[in-house]
Amino acid sequence: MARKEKSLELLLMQYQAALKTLETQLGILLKDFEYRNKYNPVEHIKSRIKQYDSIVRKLTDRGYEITVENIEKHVHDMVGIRIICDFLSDVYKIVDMIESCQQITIHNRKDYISSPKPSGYSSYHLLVYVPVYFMDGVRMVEAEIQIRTLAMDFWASLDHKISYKFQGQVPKEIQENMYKCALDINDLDHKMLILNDKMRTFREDNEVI
Ligand code: 0O2
Repeated sequence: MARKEKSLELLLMQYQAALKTLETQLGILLKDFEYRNKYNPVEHIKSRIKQYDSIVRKLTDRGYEITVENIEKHVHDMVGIRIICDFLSDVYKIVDMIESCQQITIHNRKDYISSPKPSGYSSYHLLVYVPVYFMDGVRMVEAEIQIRTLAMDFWASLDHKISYKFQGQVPKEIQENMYKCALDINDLDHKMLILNDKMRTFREDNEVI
């Protein structure tokens, strides 16, 4: 028993260390991006270590026992970072930026922007490994990076409260309306991108030298 508790503690320490490593590395990449492109594409970043009750729910829903081994093997988002961008095109620029980083190894990706979930959920997910250096050597620790626009984040955050976490069948009418809201959000994202591109061209053409 004491051994198990210690290994959960060790696992959590690894996740905390991976979160710090990833936050630092992403901070460096974003500064570099801003320097090269002369603008900052990120509205804000959120990060967290998954809460114990969410871990239990995820493993139980998938029929796994609550063990340290199962957490490590089946919960891929113990370390979660969410990068919220201004515009749709920024999401893919951030993905390119992360792909270019040798310290971050991408091992799975889900583009729920080009293929949204049936709920309407849109976001770009990367499952990555980051190296964490301990006294006895280096360990590759898994983390999930979600990249989405402000508008997608607005929808997902409210959906999280309205229906996503509900432990039962959500009424069809609510599902359909949430889906319609997701379409509206998608439409707004495209409109804002066009307005931004037009304004940039206008600014370039009318710059006072
Ligand atoms: P929480 O509380 O947000 O952390 P995996 O997690 O990779 O083992 P899965 O389900 O294939 O399994 O992962 P996927 O599809 O990449 O999505 C996982 C996360 O995306 C969820 O984590 C949510 O954060 C988010 N997500 C997915 N679908 C929806 C949706 O319909 N609505 C909202 N609001 N968020 C969604 P968790 O652990 O389920 O929840």
